[in-house]
Amino acid sequence: MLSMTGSDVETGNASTIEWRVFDDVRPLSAATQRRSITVDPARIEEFRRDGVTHLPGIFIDEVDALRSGLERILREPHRFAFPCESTTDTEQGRFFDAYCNWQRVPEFFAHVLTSPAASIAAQCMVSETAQLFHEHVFTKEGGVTKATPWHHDLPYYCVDGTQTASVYVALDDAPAETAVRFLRRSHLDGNLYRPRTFVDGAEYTTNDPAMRSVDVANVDEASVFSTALRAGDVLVFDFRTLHGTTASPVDARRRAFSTRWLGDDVVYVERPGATSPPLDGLGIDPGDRMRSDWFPVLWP
Ligand SMILES: O=C(O)CCC(=O)C(=O)O
Repeated sequence: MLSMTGSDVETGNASTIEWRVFDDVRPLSAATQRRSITVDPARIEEFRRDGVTHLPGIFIDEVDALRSGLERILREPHRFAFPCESTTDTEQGRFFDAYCNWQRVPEFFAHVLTSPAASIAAQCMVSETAQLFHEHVFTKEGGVTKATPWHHDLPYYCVDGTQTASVYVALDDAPAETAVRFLRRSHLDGNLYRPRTFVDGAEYTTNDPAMRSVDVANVDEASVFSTALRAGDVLVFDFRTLHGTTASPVDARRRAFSTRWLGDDVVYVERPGATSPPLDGLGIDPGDRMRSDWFPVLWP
């Protein structure tokens, strides 16, 4: 278990190293080509209507490399950015996540710069462009009984907009009982829900009066999108879509790799509380697009 201090406790982040390796990532995007996939219009329609869609098996060829990349982080988390341990010493198993490591992990670097993830995101967002925000990995080892708390990603982030997508790749088979679940149409309810830590579901302390609490006790099961996943399946979901898991015991390791994409209408915002990733010194003003020398535009 990595030690956490001060404000790190609130975000679940262990002390971290610099997430940027390159001063300017634009030459990398210019020197590489991304494959594209045509997403079935029915899936795009589902994404826009429900805030989530499932693309079975489309990243089966990416799984081995992404697993190898994740293994590097699991072996030596302190050598990577934003490693977070969300199980305590008295709890079973390990629930680990980390983000902003695509520049440090060669397999993630190749996936971001050459896979069809950018094209999938652009199509689902109905956006001319897809700009990479960051990537995020998750591991629940067998034995974990801790739910991923219901949350949505937008209020954790220093961005705002309606054209957003996470392209979440399952790296193991997972039954519906332990796979991530989504509250259909929650991306359109107009609310911002207070971020919560994965350690115990506690809400971040934020004085943003616009944010409310997720009404966990009254989540409408009939509106929950839930499916078993096979390694190589992709879930695409909006940053505003509420998602989480049950606390059913995880029988076998379940890993996932997700890229986070910004579309045409997404701009930088300052939030009253801590953001995750905690990105300081961006040197831009609220309302500006995220800077493309740090966050590459990878589509078209
Ligand atoms: O895989 C999980 O349990 C959580 C995934 C998640 O919260 C995310 O991708 O934003």
